[in-house]
Amino acid sequence: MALCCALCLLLLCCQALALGGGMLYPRESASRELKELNGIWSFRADFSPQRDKGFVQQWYQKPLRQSGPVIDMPVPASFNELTQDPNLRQYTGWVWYEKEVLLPRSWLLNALNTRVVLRVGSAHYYSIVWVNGVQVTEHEGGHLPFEADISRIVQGSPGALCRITIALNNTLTPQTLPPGSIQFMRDESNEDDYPNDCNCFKAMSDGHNLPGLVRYQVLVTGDTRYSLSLNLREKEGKVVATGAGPSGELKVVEPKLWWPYLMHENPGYLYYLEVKLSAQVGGELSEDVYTLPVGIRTVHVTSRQFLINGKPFYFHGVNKHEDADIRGKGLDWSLIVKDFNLLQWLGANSFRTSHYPYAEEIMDLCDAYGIVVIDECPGVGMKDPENFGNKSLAHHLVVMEELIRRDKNRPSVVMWSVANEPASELSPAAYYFKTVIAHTKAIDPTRPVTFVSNANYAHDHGAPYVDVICVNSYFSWYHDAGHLEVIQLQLNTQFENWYEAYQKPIIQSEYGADAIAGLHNDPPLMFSEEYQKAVLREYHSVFDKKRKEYVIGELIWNFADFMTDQATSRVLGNKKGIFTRQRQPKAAAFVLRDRYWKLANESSCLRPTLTYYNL
Ligand code: BDP
Repeated sequence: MALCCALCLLLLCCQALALGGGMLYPRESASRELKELNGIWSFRADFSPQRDKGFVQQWYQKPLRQSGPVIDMPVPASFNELTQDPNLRQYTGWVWYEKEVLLPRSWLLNALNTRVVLRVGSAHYYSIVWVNGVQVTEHEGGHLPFEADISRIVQGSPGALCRITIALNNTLTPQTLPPGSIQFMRDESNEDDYPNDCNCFKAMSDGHNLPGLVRYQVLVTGDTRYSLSLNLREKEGKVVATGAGPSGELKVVEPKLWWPYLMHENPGYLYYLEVKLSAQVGGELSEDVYTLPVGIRTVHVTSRQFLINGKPFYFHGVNKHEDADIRGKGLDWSLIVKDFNLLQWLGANSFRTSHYPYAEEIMDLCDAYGIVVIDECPGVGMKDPENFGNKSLAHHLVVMEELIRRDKNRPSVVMWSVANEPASELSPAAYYFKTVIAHTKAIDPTRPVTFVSNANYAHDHGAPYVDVICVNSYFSWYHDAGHLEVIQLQLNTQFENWYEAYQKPIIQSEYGADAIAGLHNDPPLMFSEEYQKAVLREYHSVFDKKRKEYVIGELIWNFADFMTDQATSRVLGNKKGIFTRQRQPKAAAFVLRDRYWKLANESSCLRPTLTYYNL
């Protein structure tokens, strides 16, 4: 984790409608213009012993090239993956990004009441941002957006050139999310020791409402003298409901519901909620328009089922990573489209955003294609008691607020996951998860909440607070390595223990085995493609029994091979992908594809889609 850094910067110009406190995804409209800042940035890592040279010398005061050498760095991408410098690959500390941007003249005329907002989509982990040498914001935490109103700075500057400097620190501590620590490898004695808002819109229809009732709330900051009008449009643009004022209900007659992929012939149906704000500014009428895609659907959890629009939903999907060759983490449209094609090919109806929120552009496609999402925050690696202290807890609550603020309007998101494999058997975990989960539910009462556990069912202090039990297990891999014969017995016991203890539906949230593509062995031996297939088949036979009872899903670990820190168990990263890091299928992908299409076929009437895929 400490190796990752992703930046995605978007500049949003808008009039009138307040953004302070909000975090609307920047969308162009009649009143909003957008300038993407992706591309080549100037970059320097601060290799000084305390990593503080940039602050001592105030590198933000003038162009970065004037305070020392810079290199080109693409945004978005992970800086660690791109150069031939091993020191940069494992660099921890402050790095500096800078871009000079020319702004259109109309943005600089504050007579038009134009607001210029700088938005960072994701920067890992701690960021400080300056514009023309003036600090405009700082933010803790990766993966989630933050923004700053920079109107006064750019509109007060003589020229149209705007210099954006970002100092970014990827250091993780026991109190960050994810937590981490730095080890200095100076031990000469041990030869075995190697380096190692405005809360802007809510549009949803929860289970207590009739489908077709869209409740909304628009928060506006700034002047209170404005009027708001809303149009809910269907795909073709026809208005199906209208509203006025900052909150209310829109009634849609015969609504087209949002259905998951493979559950309906028209999955991912989206309406468009157009919000128009009008206000008199300086004697002139000023208007702002923002259009938000919304879906109408319900989610319910019973002791044995997960219901979407009242129908049982079985998660047959994957865990992913935002990862690929060369770029590392970072938005990549070709990769995104390839991955969605592979998901559809596989017959996957869902994924978990292991182990951090994914880019909003990916989430948009989940909404549009009907791919169901378990939206996970970066609560991964919480293994030590000090990760459960008050400082960590306070930050965790803020991260959940930021995540929900960003993704609350997405129909694809059906459940929040507050952590992955924390040490939930430690006693402070009880208060910790009780608090995080209660906070999450208080902000969003419409979605179930979970965290993913690999603790012993009898000692899991967080499990009493979740709505759905999510369990990871690696039988015959991390336990009883090579013994495929233990899987059925152990998996069966796993499910029965958890269900008996909590009476909640269960998702197998991770299972799998590493396989090096092209490595074959029969009978199956570990790391061969045959072994990966065999592990899957053993697991599937137990899923098939238990899904008739209370098992509501299976998510393979992992969709594709991905890069990790170096370790004896990693072969140029983690090889548990059913696709390689280059997105080519291993033998296991075909096993899973057969299974997922059969599962889809069983639970729906989608012959045309299945015929299309020629199974
Ligand atoms: C699981 C973790 C996941 C790892 C996986 C593995 O949740 O992040 O990548 O193990 O080691 O326990 O393959």
